[in-house]
Amino acid sequence: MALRLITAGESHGPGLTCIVEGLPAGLRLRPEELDSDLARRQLGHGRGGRMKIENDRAEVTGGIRHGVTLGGPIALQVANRDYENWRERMSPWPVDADIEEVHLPRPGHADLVGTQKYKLTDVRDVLERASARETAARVAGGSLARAFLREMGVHVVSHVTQIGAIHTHVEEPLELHDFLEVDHSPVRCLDPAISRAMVEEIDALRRRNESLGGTFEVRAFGLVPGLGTHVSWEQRLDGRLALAVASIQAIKGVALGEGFALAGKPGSEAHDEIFHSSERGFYRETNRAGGLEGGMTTGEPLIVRAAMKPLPTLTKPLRSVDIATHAPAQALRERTDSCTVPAAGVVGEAMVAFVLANAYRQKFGGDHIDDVCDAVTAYRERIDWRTR
Ligand code: EPS
Repeated sequence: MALRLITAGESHGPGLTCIVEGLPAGLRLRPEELDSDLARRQLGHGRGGRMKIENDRAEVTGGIRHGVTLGGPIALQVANRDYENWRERMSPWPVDADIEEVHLPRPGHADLVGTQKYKLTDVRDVLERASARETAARVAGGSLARAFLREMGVHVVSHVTQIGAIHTHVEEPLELHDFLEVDHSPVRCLDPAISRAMVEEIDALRRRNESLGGTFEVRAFGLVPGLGTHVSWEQRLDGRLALAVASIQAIKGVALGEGFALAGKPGSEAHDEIFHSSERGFYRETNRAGGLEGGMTTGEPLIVRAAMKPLPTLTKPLRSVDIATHAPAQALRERTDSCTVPAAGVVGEAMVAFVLANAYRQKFGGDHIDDVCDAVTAYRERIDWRTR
């Protein structure tokens, strides 16, 4: 049993589609829970004009009846409202009008290599699919994974830890309740003073026609130990998480637990010692490994960190070359966002939720959600894993 997530659609085309295959029957869903993640992804200081146009909603076109999954593939559609302004340029079928091609690839985007690889003359044929608009479809699908995980007692959250030069200091351990208010921050940062500094940083760089990157963390609480496996490289959960998060547009680094910082520590300060008590069973007092050992969850909170580069569509364009004439030129200038790190955190949650839901599906199987819950309960009893 494996979970699959497929997206289709272009940024300014008619809409985005997400198909999720492999969820059990009997999972109860509410429309608000799909739409609330979509709305959270649209927020964040530093967004551009496009987010004033879109109002993302997931329309279910398959796999759910009367709010309950049927066990088959689930299809979700997210309309692009902006398509109204792009009808001729993005029509799936030929149009009478002359459509001007885009010939100015942006450094840092898929534009140049995409045209080479796919034998295209119009950069728009690449950028429309490469656009991070696609993450709306991932988030729609991720909210199904999140609903499934809720039944497993698992909650996936995120927060922003850096924007441009402004960092926040994370006081460990963070608990689930620490994240209750995170969406109230305009940059989804847990520290109000640092949030304000991040907002100022975005504004200052935007005035200089710059874009900004940053870092965020995704954490998952309530996991059982033993998701993933040490026995096969491609089934290791650390590798799967890294793939899923690194696949988000503009993500250039992924760390698990303390990640790169562990490289400089002596071994005695890099690991999480093991304890046991009759009340708690096995437990740790630190979580430097971020809840992963040997490619498997340990049952401690999962911590995945990601670094996002500054967005490559700049209002102060970089040097490029016209792909038709080969003459030096300035890269394409398009309306864009100046910072999407807060939104990327929500996308990170969706990708991590998907990987974790997949791991539960693979480990516990089951055609109905009750079968899955029974299998998880039996496993928890076998390994004597206490509710945390
Ligand atoms: C994006 C460019 C902008 C972003 C877009 C991603 O779109 P536009 O070119 O229409 O202004 O707003 O992100 C979204 C539309 C979204 O929903 O996140 C890009 O080039 O990747």
